[in-house]
Amino acid sequence: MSLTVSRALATAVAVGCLLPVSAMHLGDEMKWGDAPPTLPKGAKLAVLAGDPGKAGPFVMRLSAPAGYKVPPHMHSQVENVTVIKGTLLLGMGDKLDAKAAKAHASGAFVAIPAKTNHYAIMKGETVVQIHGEGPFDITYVNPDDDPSKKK
Ligand SMILES: [Cu+2]
Repeated sequence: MSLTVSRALATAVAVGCLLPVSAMHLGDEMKWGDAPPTLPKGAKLAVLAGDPGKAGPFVMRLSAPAGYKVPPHMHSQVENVTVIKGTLLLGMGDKLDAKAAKAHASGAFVAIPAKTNHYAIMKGETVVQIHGEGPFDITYVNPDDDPSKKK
């Protein structure tokens, strides 16, 4: 190994150690805030990595109380959901039907294809982690279900 290469490596290692650990999160350090107005009221959201509002990869968590519902909607890109806590009832289609929804317990992972209508109901207090490519958008099947359009 040439001196130049090993010096470059040593520099890279040193810089790596000095980089801030802003992308690493421990449970207690997550910054939770109210979920955006495009989601039904009552949920909290924490961004773990990236910016869901911009192009590029992001990771966020959504925490919602028991009975919280997200009416039928779709996203322009794939929505990857990992259940962290509680149970996510996820149904595919244009109409919210709790009986047709499939239960995903903590630890489960679901990838919802882009532009595919689905809906969610939280059974018990539930936390889900969502990751994908931003910008993360949401289009409701029934425009009246969009909470950001309600007065
Ligand atoms: Cu969704």
